[in-house]
Order: sequence, then C-alpha cells, then structure tokens
Amino acid sequence: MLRISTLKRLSVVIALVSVGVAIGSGAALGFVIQPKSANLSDAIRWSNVPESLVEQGVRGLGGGIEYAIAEDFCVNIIPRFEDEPKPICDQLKEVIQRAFDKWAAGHPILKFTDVTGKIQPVALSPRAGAEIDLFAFPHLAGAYTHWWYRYDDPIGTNGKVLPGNTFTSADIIFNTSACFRLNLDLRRCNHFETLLMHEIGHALGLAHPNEYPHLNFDTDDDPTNEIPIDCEDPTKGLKLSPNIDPNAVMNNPIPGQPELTNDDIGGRNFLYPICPSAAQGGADLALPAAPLSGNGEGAVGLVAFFVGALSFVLGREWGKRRALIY
Ligand SMILES: [Ca+2]
Ligand SMILES: [Ca+2]
Ligand SMILES: [Ca+2]
Ligand SMILES: [Zn+2]
Repeated sequence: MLRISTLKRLSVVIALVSVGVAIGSGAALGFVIQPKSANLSDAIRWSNVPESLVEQGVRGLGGGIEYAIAEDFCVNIIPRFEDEPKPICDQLKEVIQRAFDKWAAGHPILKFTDVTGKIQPVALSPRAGAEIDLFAFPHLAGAYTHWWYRYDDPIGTNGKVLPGNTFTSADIIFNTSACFRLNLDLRRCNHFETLLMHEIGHALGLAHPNEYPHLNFDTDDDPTNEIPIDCEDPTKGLKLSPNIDPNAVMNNPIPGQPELTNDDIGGRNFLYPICPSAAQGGADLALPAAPLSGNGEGAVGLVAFFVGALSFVLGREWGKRRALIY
C-alpha cells in the first residue's frame, strides 16, 4: 500500500503535467512521441545496452525490458473484475505477459521479461524497482503510466547513438476504484489487456495520436498501411500527417480490440528501428561498456530526471463518465 503522502505526490505529478496539455478533439493516424513534440530528436527510448537490470544493475533493453508486478497487485485488482468467474492471479499474469509480447512481436530485440520476485517494485522512483513496475491501488482514471528519463542520447536498436532521451523507469498503475474485464464481449469497464497495451505504449515512448494530431507522424496520408522505417535513419521519410486511424491502441479512449495497428507498430519501429543484422547489445554493435552509468550521472544527472504522467479512462464507472486526466 502506498502512503497517503505518496498518493498526494502522484496527484501533483498529474496536475503539473495537465497544465501543458491541450485537449484536442481531432484524430490522426501514425504515431506521436513523448514528450509530445514535433521534433523527432526529442524522443525517449530505452537504450539498447547489453547488460540487464537483474544481473548487472543496468537499465535498458538488455535482458529485455524487465517488469515486476507488485505483490498485492492481484489481491487488489481481482475484486474489481466484472467477469464471472473472476480471473485468478495466474490468468492475469498470463494476460500481462501477452500484452507485453504483442508489443515485442516481430521485433528481433525488443522483449519483456518478468522479474517479479527478483526485483521489488518501487513506485515513483527513477532508479529503483524494475524497469516497468505494475501496481494496483485506488486512484483516478482506469490506469496511468508515469515515467522517468534522462537527457542522455540512447543507443538505438540499430546500434547507433540516437538523439533524444533515455528511459530509466516507468510505473503502470491500475486504479482499483475503476472496474475491469478480460472478456471482450462485456461492454462496461476497462478491457484490461487493451488498457495495459495502451499503457505499455506510453512506457515505450508513445503518446496519443488522436489527442495530438498536429504532432502525428507518418510517411504518407494512408491510415491503414505499414509505416516503413529506415533502419539507419529512422526519421527518414516521416512527416507530420493529419489522417485518422481510430483503431490505434495508442488512441485515448482506447479502441475495442487488444491489437496493435500498423501505426502503433510504426511508432514502435521508429523508436526501436529494426535492422537486418539486429542483435541485442551484441558485440557487432560495438557498444560502450556501460553507457547508462557512464554518462552524466551524479548530481547533474539526478536533476536531469523528469517525470511525466498520463492517465486513461475508459467508459463508465458507476454510471458516469470520468473526465480524462493527464
Ligand atoms: Ca533491461
Ligand atoms: Ca518503479
Ligand atoms: Ca501510413
Ligand atoms: Zn494514454
């Protein structure tokens, strides 16, 4: 359980972030990066380092993006499921891994590793806990994600140093005041898997295309086709584009299906470009030994941490629709 003081801090985070957000009513295809920017050099990525958090204490894609589920996650959230019978914890864990796996599908480097039991989740910490921690406790919205990054250029999945910022951690928090479902056919409550996929997209570096149509990237104006990403230069061919893909899982509210669209995948592949010879932190990439710990840490690095917050609400709870909160 988080203490009240921690919850207050969470609220402050959300309030701070909400100041800078214009709520748009338009929709768009493609993808929008975090922080919401028309400059693709501002993107935040997990760095493609070879070491893992659980083995070497290094944060990044090595060892997969390591996630840990809070000990009280199941006991807190299961009563909030509308399915009959209610899911058991193993089912939820299966769905969680499946949601992560959908973002990793077809990618030679990106993967997600369950380190529950090996790393204790820690909320609101840039450098403690797993890389992604999953919590369930009462708060606003259906779920939200907050994350920390540093002003360091990450190593891309193409082996190059990419301009931008480097994730150090993220928390995905499900609100146990809301209700959830596994069954796609139930109409009420948050579809757990789809909602989680949406939050994972935030934890990878993506924002809501339908909320920021003026910051939305695609290579063309076709809302349905694949976004080809150049491995050597992932920004190549990308332009701002205003067309609509209502099915993108990164839209808010989320769509009805727990499936990534071409535009969701295009966003992923921009952030984590796929090269024919891709390898995870492999020797062929000639990576520095410990880029995360050898670059700008200490006092200056610490003040360079930034926190972002997003929240998400789907549909109705107790018969009323909650406002979207960022
Ligand atoms: Ca890792
Ligand atoms: Ca954490
Ligand atoms: Ca397109
Ligand atoms: Zn969102």
